[in-house]
Amino acid sequence: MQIDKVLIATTNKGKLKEFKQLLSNIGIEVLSLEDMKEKIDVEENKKTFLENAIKKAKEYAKFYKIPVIAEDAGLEVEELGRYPGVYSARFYDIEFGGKEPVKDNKDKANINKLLRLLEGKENRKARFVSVIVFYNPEDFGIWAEGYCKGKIAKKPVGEGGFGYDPIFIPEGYKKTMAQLTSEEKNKISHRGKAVRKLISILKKIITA
Ligand code: ITT
Repeated sequence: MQIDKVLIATTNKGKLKEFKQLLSNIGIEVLSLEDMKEKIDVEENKKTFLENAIKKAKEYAKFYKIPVIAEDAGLEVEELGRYPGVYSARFYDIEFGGKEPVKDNKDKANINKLLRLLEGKENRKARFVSVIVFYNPEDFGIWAEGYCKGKIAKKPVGEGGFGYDPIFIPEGYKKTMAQLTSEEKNKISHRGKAVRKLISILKKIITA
């Protein structure tokens, strides 16, 4: 079977940049939501990363009638019972741990809230999770997941990446994810791992 193009259905510019890098060598045209004339809103209201990713992939694929890759990702912090988890994008705005005012932007408010909740805590273990779903509206869907273990820094450092990267120190490193180059991040990141698994499955399907 043949797949000529795929739509990366994300509204997050940081994620889109990484997906484009990770999918640059697979010989399939990669489109983003900016290439689509009509816009739709897909609500993320499920309890797990997988359910949210499936919902996004299916709704976009059915609307645009092309194959889609969608992701639900987030940060799980051991001390907080795996919060922010599926609420990572809007952690600042949920009741858990008290709401955090947005001064500069949402990413910074999320980081401030997390650092506040971990103040004085010994256990700062955390992991990033990525669940990605490829959905072909005509035939089938497949999914893959990736994890990146690490710990939460005491304060934000670094300008690269996005989201929680300035406070996430990957296992085996002495710097934050935001201090890595994009190549370094892609090699070890939850998203990099999930995308590489998905590509290996897709290659088998495409050549079958
Ligand atoms: P889409 O749903 O449109 O893809 P989103 O930003 O809402 O965009 P998610 O629901 O998957 O995406 O939320 C993921 C949040 O988790 C994201 O906003 C970041 O705050 C955080 N996150 C995910 N991957 C990350 C990464 O690689 N580095 C830092 N933070 C990340």
